[in-house]
Amino acid sequence: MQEAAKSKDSKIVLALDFPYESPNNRQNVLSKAQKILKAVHPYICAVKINHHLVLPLGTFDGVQQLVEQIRGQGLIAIMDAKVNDIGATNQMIAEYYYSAGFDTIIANPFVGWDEGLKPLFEVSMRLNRGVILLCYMSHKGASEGYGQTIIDSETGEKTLQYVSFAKKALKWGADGVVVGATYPKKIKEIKHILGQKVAIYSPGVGAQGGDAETALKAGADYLIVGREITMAVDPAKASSQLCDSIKGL
Ligand code: 3DU
Repeated sequence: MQEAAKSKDSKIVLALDFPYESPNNRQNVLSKAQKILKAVHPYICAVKINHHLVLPLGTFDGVQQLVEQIRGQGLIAIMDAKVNDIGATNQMIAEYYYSAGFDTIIANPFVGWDEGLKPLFEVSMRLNRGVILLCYMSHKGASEGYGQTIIDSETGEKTLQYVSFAKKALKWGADGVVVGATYPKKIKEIKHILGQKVAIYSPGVGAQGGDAETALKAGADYLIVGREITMAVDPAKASSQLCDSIKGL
């Protein structure tokens, strides 16, 4: 990610998201995605694909074509699978996405380590790919899970769920964490725990009300941006303007 961000001089991760269309129009969705990638690739460093693009396009069909395009443009391909199952299943989910060419996968630490995310980290290490953990999501209801006060199962002490997840990201050797741009104070708090060891990816800029500059100043390393670019009348202009506005931050 560091190399891609440096060579592209951008901290923007494009969330390649589109509104629902009838499955009969899935070729249209693929064409739209290819067109946007062609237009915005000079202004971004990575592309994040979510379930709602995999569903109409298929992993080893349209999505794999997109991943080839993404990697061919010198960008990192992130699969936002929010992996959240038992270890054996998580491992297979990761193996399929890595086989499709993804560089890294997003997982949910709520599932825990033993028989949870451990097999996912193992397969990622073996294949030299990355794992990004959710730490504090960008929506309001995030407080009900990530924001809860908990008793840490290892120390027996009271702490906040997202603080515990940030510490786990360090301990488990994650390559990044997701913290909503809508919560700059939490970005700051989490940055304090992670330092430069684990990168912070912040979604929620624009459509969800988060501010790019505020998130970066609070400590975000990369911004995940979807609708602000994909739904813009001119996606290239929207992404180049955003990229320029955050240069040097
Ligand atoms: O709000 P946007 O259109 O910029 O899209 C944000 C993307 O990031 C979208 O794919 C969403 O599923 C993902 N995401 C969050 O918005 C918040 C999170 O905590 C994690 C992922």
